[in-house]
Amino acid sequence: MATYTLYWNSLTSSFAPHIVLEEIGVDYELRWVDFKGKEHKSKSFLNINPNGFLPVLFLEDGSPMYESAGIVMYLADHYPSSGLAPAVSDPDRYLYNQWIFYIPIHIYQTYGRCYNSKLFSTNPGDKAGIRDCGAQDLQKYWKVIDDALQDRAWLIGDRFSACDIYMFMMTRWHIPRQCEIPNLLSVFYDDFFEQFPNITRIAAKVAERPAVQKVMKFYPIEDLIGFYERVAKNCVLEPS
Ligand SMILES: N[C@@H](CCC(=O)N[C@@H](CS)C(=O)NCC(=O)O)C(=O)O
Repeated sequence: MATYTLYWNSLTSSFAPHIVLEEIGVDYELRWVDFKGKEHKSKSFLNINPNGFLPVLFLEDGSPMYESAGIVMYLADHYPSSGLAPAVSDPDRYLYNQWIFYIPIHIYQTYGRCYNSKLFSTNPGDKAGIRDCGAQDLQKYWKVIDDALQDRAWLIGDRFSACDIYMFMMTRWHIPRQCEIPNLLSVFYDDFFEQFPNITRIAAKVAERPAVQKVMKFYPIEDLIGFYERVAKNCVLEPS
């Protein structure tokens, strides 16, 4: 039996923990979870993660752990020789902590406001406002990162870390502009990043890594396009 088992689906943030598992070179198994069949809402899955969300990582002792950024931190800290996380005593650790929290809290959550706005209010009339405010906030939150990267090779300075992997995952939630899905918000297209050259530069470097190349095959763009087609049919219009 493998040391770790990652419950995954191509439409989820299992992507970052998946890359980290590859980067550290540990023994792991993948367990695909069927979203269409609503396996993630089944009683047995809810016993594993009561939120009904992916990813979940089964640890060395069989404990199920959820929260993608928490999983990334756990793995990076448990395998210090991978160099994916500065040690707690390292002067760069504060920056590492800053970004590993900032990205899921501000960036990840804000995409949710844009594609799943109904989850953020009990009043259906609020949907458009939540979505449009989310689109504006995405611009603002990504710019904070891009500005911070002005004079840096990587998020925490001159070394690659798990933060770059997590940020890379968020940059991958974009589809080619040529797809032109009617009514889809602009923020979901890849040309969104033309305004963020520093993020684009780092994402390109992360994409070249062999571990990342291997994992990307599990998360094909076609799946994301299909997802955004469904989102757009539910009328995710351009902000007026
Ligand atoms: N904060 C959680 C969020 C997990 C999450 O929202 N996962 C989504 C996919 S990105 C999910 O499983 N959604 C299933 C659903 O909403 O039914 C994490 O980072 O792991």
